[in-house]
Amino acid sequence: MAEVRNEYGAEAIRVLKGLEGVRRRPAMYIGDTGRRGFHHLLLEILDNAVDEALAGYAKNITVTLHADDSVSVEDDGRGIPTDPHPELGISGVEVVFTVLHAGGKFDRKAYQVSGGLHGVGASVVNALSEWTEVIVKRDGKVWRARFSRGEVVEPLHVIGEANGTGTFVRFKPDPEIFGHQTWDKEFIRHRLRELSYLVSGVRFRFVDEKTGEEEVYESGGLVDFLLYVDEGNPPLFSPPFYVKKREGDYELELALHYTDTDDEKIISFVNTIQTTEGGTHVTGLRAALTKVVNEYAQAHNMLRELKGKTLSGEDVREGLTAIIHVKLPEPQFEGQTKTKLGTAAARTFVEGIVAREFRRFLEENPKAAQAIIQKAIVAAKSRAAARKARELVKRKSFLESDTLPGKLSDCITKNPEEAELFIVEGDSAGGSAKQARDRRTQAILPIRGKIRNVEKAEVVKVLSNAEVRAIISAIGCGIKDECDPSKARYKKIIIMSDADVDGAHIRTLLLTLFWRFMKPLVEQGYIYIAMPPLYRVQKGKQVRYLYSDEELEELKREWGNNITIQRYKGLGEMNPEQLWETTMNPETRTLKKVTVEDAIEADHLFSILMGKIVERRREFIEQNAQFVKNLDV
Ligand code: 28F
Repeated sequence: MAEVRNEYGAEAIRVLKGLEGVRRRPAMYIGDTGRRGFHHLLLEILDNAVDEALAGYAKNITVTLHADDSVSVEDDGRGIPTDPHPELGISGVEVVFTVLHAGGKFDRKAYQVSGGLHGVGASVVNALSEWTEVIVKRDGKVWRARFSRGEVVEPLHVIGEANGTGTFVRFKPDPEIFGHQTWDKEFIRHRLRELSYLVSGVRFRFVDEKTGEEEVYESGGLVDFLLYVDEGNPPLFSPPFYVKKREGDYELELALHYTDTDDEKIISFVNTIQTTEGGTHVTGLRAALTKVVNEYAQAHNMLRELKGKTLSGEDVREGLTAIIHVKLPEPQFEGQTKTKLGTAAARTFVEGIVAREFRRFLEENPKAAQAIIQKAIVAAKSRAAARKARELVKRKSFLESDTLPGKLSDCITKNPEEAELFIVEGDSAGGSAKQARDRRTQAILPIRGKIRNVEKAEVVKVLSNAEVRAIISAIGCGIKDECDPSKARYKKIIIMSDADVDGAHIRTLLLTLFWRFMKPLVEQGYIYIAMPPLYRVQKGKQVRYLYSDEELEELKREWGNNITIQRYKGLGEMNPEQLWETTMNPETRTLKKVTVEDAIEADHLFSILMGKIVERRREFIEQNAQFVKNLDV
């Protein structure tokens, strides 16, 4: 007597009911229903295509923005199975799109790549989309299924013959859940570029059907990523140290080199998700580097001048840029934004491989070893000197000075929750911002934005010391390891600069300063960019302020002829009332919250703008000048 399967039927029905729960509390599944949650839907579908690439079947992945504001992702993998699922009795396609957490539970052999919130899967995208269309090419046929808000509206059926295989998913996020949001093309480009580095050998294409723009991202892997991040900063040795190793279920890919700067950059990923808060894989990497560099230096008798002292982890990591990507099943995430890897085994896994392989690298590349250790020794000596200077002078360092910078026009409230700091470029704009502001809650700090040529891309040198001191002491939350956002005097720190090349420069500079000296402020969403209007358009008595060229085109069509258009070159052209109304009034302004991605992109731009390779800088500005004025960093 065949075993009765109805318990699976009940199980499937129970789980199918789960999708209504998704619509009732969407934030539980995608974090929020704002811009991040909206884009998370795309990241989920994209991660399923990436899974198929990681499994070794997909080689091309295309993301398309359609004219109706829907988005599609296509891969040329095996195609989602169309035959009835052995346990659930419905097709693999309907399992993936209607069973909650299907991907995780019915795990494919490859790593289940988890979208930022750990792979909630395609079924959540279906539940939160006005409509979803799935087209599968498999077994020589083209199959199609359509869904709406989690429900099947067109069951899976054959619609034609196919050559090749693959999966195509197109969906429109539900305005009932997300309101009317637009796709952030820079954010999508950033993710596709990042994926092209993390999943080498796969070609990622981005198409905007409205404008016809099309970009392709493809790379040779983490070494290309490293060279991209440090574009403009020549490395101390080349080629970089690179290792890719698999041990059981764990896989490590690591590329690192050193540049002639003094900051440490370790960019880390787990299953293609960036771990901005680091974790056990980063701990393992750091431990191995410190151990191996000290062992090599001792063995070659290079530490005499440190009088028996060893090199600290900080000394060894000065000037380091490393990109580490570990893949493991069921990673445990911790931390404020769930982007810190907690899996303990990952530490010993990484430490073991890096110790073995980096030791061999130093032995086989004595010049590189020499450069790394000399740099670490200089760092150790300058740190000792700085410590002595601090102890000697016992003067309040500019971080502890309790006097606020003279140029700060502070706000009246002392409650950080309602206080805002506007960092304004130039004294004239600073002046009108002081007149325009709500002095109860809004503080103004004018700074000069000129970037001076410096021999090394160090933000503190680029922004004159006084500027940096003013910003750091005005915010009051400390820097580097002492940075504690709960001590910040303002809940919003708003960069307000002109919409021209200089404004973009100062914006890049400030974002780099925050990213390198006050990273937790960026990670916890304290930093914003003010969006001053680009145009003031008048027709008779009517006045409109516009923030993009698209809005101008639209208004030109709506208002037809005899209109006057003023293009704002700088904040200083607006009188205080206009500046208040268009850019500072919390009721009417638009602020862009700076994300970690923005900061990393700014850091990259900074290393080009300030990098040693001058022609690269000229080339960059020529290429990007027309964008830089609207650079939305
Ligand atoms: C545009 C988004 O979703 N690609 C996908 C596959 C391939 C398989 C698969 C997906 C049924 C329920 C296990 C094919 N052949 N791109 C995508 N490609 N899902 S999603 O299987 C899902 C099974 O869960 C696949 C053999 N094994 C797996």
